[in-house]
Amino acid sequence: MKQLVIINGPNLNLLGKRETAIYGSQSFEDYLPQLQVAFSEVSITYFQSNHEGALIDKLHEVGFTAAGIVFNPGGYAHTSVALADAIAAIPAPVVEVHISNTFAREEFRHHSFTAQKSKGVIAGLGLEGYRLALMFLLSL
Ligand code: CA2
Repeated sequence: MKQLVIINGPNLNLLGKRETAIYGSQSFEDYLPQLQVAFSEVSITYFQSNHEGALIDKLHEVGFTAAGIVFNPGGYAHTSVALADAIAAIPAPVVEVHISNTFAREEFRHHSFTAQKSKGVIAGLGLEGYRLALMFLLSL
């Protein structure tokens, strides 16, 4: 069975609890089962961490065997050369997803180090972006 991995970065454990006007009212833990039913022919695993090193370790752990990775690096997208290096170091294709339209927000959110090393980026489509990213990765 193909393995697809969803990785969420810092503060995304608060989804559905705070800032619902920007990020929506559903937690990722509530949304994940819907994805697992919709993509029942593949294994979808989920990991979230607020720590840069833990995210790097996870990319290294799954990045040599997974068929693809959906990665929302959160604020680290705009700051982390180390996460960009980790994406570049693994063979698995990575699609970066942002729930909000980062290009319609503050200037500092317009640049992403991690996007530069990813296969593609989806931003601004809410949680639907994760589903679309999985569809793309399955089509490869
Ligand atoms: O839009 C996205 O998915 C972001 O990756 C979310 C990050 C932000 O720094 C990026 O620029 C864009 C922030 C995640 C914060 O998540 C929260 C969710 C609920 C309540 C508070 C924060």
